[in-house]
Amino acid sequence: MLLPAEALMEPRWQYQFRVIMLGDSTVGKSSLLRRYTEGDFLDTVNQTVGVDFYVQFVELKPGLRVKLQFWDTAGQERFRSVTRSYYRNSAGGMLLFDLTNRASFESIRCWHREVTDTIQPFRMVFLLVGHKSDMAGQRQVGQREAEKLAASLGVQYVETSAKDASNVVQAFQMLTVAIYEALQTGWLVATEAWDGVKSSVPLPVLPKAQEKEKEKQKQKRCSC
Ligand SMILES: Nc1nc2c(ncn2[C@@H]2O[C@H](COP(=O)(O)OP(=O)(O)OP(=O)(O)O)[C@@H](O)[C@H]2O)c(=O)[nH]1
Ligand SMILES: [Mg+2]
Repeated sequence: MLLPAEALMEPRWQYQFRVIMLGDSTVGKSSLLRRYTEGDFLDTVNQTVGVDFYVQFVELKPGLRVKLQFWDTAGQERFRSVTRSYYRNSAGGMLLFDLTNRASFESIRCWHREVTDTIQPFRMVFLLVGHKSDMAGQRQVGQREAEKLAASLGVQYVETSAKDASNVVQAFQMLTVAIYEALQTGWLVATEAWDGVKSSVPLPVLPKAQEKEKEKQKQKRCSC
């Protein structure tokens, strides 16, 4: 049966945000995205090779529809040169660690620094995610210390499980709202030369103070 043309068209959106999934291999990036976009969970998942792509639409408030484009990156080091090329055009970053794997928690600062250094003078809104919260008995990272790390990076923190679906929608909602607010305040600035954010509505005008801050960021360089 032929579908009406309208059914084949994607929903209208006011904003498009690109979001990148980051964190060590096997922390659960693909599973979290799969739970969010397809509503299911697999015990056995192929490790991501390079980068996979997903899309989801969310309604932030009545009439404000956002298209989320996800880059699901491979955590394995051997793909780093490929995944690094996706950092710059991402507005949001989900920084994942596995609550049952201490080493993946200890990698978070390095992930954060590598991304922020690579995208200078651009910026990214991050969310720190402690994943696999269903495995409470095997936990190696406490909620308090994860919250402390998040505070020191200036980001929000949430604990999720793709297995029991706990906080999955909330996590993506938190990041989407944070990107939207960063645009409203001018902390993130959408330009033609950057694909992190696209808009079909006028974006806030860049205040002078933000232009100065952008210049300052350009001059600063971190060494990882
Ligand atoms: N118990 C539990 N297991 C999970 C959860 N999320 C993912 N897993 C399991 O963890 C393993 C790795 O998950 P992936 O989603 O492939 O991890 P990844 O971060 O995408 O790994 P790379 O693609 O190599 O970077 C799989 O066996 C999943 O079934 C969760 O919330 N709870
Ligand atoms: Mg994966």
